[in-house]
Amino acid sequence: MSKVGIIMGSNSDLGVMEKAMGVLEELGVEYEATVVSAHRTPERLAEYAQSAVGNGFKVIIAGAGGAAHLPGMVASYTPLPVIGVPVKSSNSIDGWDSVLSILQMPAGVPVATVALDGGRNAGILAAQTLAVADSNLLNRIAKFKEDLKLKVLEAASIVENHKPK
Ligand code: RP5
Repeated sequence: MSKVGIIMGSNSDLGVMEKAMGVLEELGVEYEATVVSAHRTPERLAEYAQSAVGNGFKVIIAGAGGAAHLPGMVASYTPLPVIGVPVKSSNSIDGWDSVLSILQMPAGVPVATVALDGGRNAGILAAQTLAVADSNLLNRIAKFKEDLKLKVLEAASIVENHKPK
């Protein structure tokens, strides 16, 4: 089965990144998660990214906060698609530093950047990437989106039938 690699700059990013894990479990997608710090373990970053294809990963989700160089540096080392999750971390000024560090990559080295603290969308996007070559997974994602629609229709019905107190 195709595998998603999930890395984060610190275990303090786990609250955001576990949302990616959660939705991958819901969708029945295999993943492996660990901590890789761009600035504090640069050799580990290079080793992780350079061996990612050989280790069976098909897409990588990388989350970090502040001067968030992890997703971009991983993307520089691997041909795999990289999804970046900006984290509003303790060392982030207001989240914009994390967003812009991950978003503003030079032409030729893209990182698919999701919203600030957008771990769940990163997981969904990773699953959608794998689903291109997996029709069963594509069907599960279609069902997932159908459920989203049903929830909104349910919310609409609650609002439409609401009587103010
Ligand atoms: C970043 O610095 C990490 O990704 C984390 O978001 C932030 C703070 O790290 P810790 O000081 O909590 O280890 O590199």
